[in-house]
Amino acid sequence: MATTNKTFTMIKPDAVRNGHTGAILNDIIAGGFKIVAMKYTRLSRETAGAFYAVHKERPFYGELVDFMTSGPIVAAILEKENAVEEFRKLIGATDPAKADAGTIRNKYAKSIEANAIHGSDSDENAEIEGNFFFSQLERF
Ligand code: RTP
Ligand code: MG
Repeated sequence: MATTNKTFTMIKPDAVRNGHTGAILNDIIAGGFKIVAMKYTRLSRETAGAFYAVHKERPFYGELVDFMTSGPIVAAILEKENAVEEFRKLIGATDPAKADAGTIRNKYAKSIEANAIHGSDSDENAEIEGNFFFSQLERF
């Protein structure tokens, strides 16, 4: 089975606003992930809409775009063996009320929407999402 060793993440506006950026980066590094690329930025409605285009027909799409543009985020490409699956284990379920104890969403998220962090759901999307934010010159 072919597995890539990279995933893409964003620390979402709620977590940045509430001062959890450092603690979340600590958890990511302690979890064995290496940072390949990272930036502090803010999504426009256009970039957030494009990033979440797969959810365009979902009832929460408009609110998701509002939320994701509400403040700065930290975007990063991360490396670890079996990164996509390992990272989704580290962050926990979409709904923090259902996220296992000790996961990032369990510790730092408040609601299903303001859920602190994003993690790619497949190797293919990890590649697409990383390329959306970073050029080759920004990866180390
Ligand atoms: P993510 O993409 O952010 O890592 O989250 P996920 O895979 O666990 O969840 P996904 O189904 O991809 O949904 C993307 C984001 O949309 C928001 N959401 N809101 N109001 C709702 O019912 C609802 N459902 C999803 C969340 O912010 C979720 O992370
Ligand atoms: Mg997702």
